[in-house]
Amino acid sequence: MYRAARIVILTGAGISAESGLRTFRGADGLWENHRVQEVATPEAFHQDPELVYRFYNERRRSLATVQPNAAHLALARLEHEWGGDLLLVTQNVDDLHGRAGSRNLLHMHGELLKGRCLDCRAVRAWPGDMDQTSRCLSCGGGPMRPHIVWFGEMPLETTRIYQALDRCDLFVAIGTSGHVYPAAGFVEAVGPGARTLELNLEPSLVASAFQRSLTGRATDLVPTFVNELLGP
Ligand code: BJW
Ligand code: ZN
Repeated sequence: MYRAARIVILTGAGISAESGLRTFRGADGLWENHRVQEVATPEAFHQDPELVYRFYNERRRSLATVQPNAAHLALARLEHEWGGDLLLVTQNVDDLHGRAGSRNLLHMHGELLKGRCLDCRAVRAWPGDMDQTSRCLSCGGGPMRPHIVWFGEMPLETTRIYQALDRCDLFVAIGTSGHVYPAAGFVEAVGPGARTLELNLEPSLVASAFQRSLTGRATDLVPTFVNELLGP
């Protein structure tokens, strides 16, 4: 179906939904009980750090109860068996792509299992709870915050991502609603001649910018797409 040497894949919360992690928007979403501004902005952290620490502590703990699904596993297999370049960019802060075996992976919105020092900005693994007493081991005392990109903050690794988009032959977006920029604009940043494909339970807000948009569950669509790409 596709002949592509360089592939960029963008994933969102929809790829982890069938593992049991809630998406952000819509009924039953993570933000159903929280206003976004209460938990996912630097201002919220400044005003009510306890609430924000608690929100992320709960989500960090929930990672121990979930496993990668068939879609995460298929993307890891694609990376290992694909002859060309493959860059996986995830907006997700869970660790399911890594646990599935993906290695050429960028977490553009940060990672739940990491913390960042507010003084020296060092980023460290942080598997347990975090609160106002949590301290940095790199500079010996700075306060820690979740290593999460909140609204109004700069996403991570954008230079590398835009370079890969410019050079890619195929861009695929999986399970992301197209609400949040800059990720929602990646489809417009691909180089000339690149093919674009969206895989989602329902068309995203930016579906019309893709050459193809397939609707269905990630655990069905992604393994089928990978099988077609890798061939018999
Ligand atoms: C399934 C499925 C199944 C379900 N199978 N699919 C006005 C215009 C344009 C931009 C702005 C604006 N005003 C402000 C901005 C910028 C702002 C922004 O985009 N705001 C919008 C709300 C308008 N963006 C920022 O502030 C970003 N920074 C920035 O822009 O810096 C400047 C800059 C300039 C130029 C270049 C680079 C930078 C930072 C954004 C940070 C986002 N952070 C969050 C929270 C992280 C913390 C946390 O986890 O709590 O990241 S927001 C939240 O949304 C989270 C996600 O990564 C992100 C995207 O959500 P996602 O993944 O799409 O999930 P959902 O729930 O929305 O959708 C799920 C999808 O799955 C749905 O489509 C379902 O159909 C599908 N699905 N089950 C397949 N089984
Ligand atoms: Zn520090």
